[in-house]
Amino acid sequence: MAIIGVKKLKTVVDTAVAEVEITDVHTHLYAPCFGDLLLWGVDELLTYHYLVAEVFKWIDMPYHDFWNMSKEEQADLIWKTLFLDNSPYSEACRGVLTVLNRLGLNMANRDLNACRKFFSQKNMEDYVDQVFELSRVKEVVMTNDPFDDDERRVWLESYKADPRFKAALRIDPLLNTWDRVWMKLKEWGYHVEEELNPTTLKEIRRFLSDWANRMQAVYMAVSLPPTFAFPEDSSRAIIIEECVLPVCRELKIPLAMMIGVKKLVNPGLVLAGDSVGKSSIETVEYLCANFPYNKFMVTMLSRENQHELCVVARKFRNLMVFGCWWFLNNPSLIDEMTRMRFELLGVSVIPQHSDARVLDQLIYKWAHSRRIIADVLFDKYKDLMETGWKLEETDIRRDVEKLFSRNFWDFVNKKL
Ligand code: FIX
Ligand code: ZN
Repeated sequence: MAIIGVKKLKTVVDTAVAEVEITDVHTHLYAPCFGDLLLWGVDELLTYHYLVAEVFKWIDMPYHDFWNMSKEEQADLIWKTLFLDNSPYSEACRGVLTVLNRLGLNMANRDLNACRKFFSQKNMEDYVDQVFELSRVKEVVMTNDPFDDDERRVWLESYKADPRFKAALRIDPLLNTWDRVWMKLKEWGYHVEEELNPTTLKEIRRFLSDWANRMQAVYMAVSLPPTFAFPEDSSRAIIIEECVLPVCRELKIPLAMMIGVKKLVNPGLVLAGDSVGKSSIETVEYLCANFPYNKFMVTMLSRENQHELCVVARKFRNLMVFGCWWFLNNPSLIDEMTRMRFELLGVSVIPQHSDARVLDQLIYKWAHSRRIIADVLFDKYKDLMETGWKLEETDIRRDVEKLFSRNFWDFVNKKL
């Protein structure tokens, strides 16, 4: 292929980023066999917890009155408040409109019921195909929680693999509320006590292996508070060291740590009630340094942690930085973080994940992020060209493929 001239650079970068098929490394989506656990459609889009938080900036009704409304009534209220009474230019509002626009719906009349009619004619399986095609997502990684009764039942009774939906074993209850969940493991046939004695630790390892193998989990994952510390005299630290890390090593899969979430600072908002706190980068350093045969995927929720996370990632080949998580998944911060990462880590990063909770969100979360990442990449390649470096289209397509998919799979399969 020919050397690219600077005049053609933007087109080559934009096309490569637009065309790359994405591996979305963290979502809350479910394969079709999980039925109603997979959320989709305009009322689910409008009642996404990001928009619940935003609508309560304007309404004074008691939280429980909102939660007692039907999904459609909640959506009506959010539509009126955030889209009709105010311009919907927040990222979560704009996202809904991007989805409807890409589906070919004309929103000039702002008619929510016309949207509902459009979705009422869809069936889930066909719509999953359409969304994956529209968003050009190749595959997503789910968040799979064996402590969720509805989800566990599907895994045990009716699971049907779909290659587009990979599994991740989510272990928050085990790590963050051991005192409340050890009885469940006992109920499920694992010989555990609350006391973390050798038998209990062995049985926790068996539990983790059983579920990671059942799910064919591509990684284990946990979300952690800003206060997360390791080493620490806590059940969380003991289970991480004695159970999680050994099983991850044995299965050769990463542990994904999502650090910095302050759960339920406003319980009335339920899922929308979580907040953020600056976390300890020393904890990440310690784990990467002291467990060199474990692989760690890390994303941190606080903007203030981003630069130090990039620096630590430069020090450890067993650390992969991923995503602009949650409150960071906004154009201004995606731009800032992506520039910082490309300047400090080059191509060795997973710049984004969607965290989609509603299937249709794949369309907007990736359309918005592709645009921003392409613009940053263009700037970086242009700077590169100014040094006299010659670029071919194959170079750019190779880099883009790594950023949006291959870096993840190479890290999952990396032998330490
Ligand atoms: O812990 C997580 O996986 C978080 O992403 C979620 O708890 C959060 O509600 C979310 O969906 C953020 O985007
Ligand atoms: Zn998530």
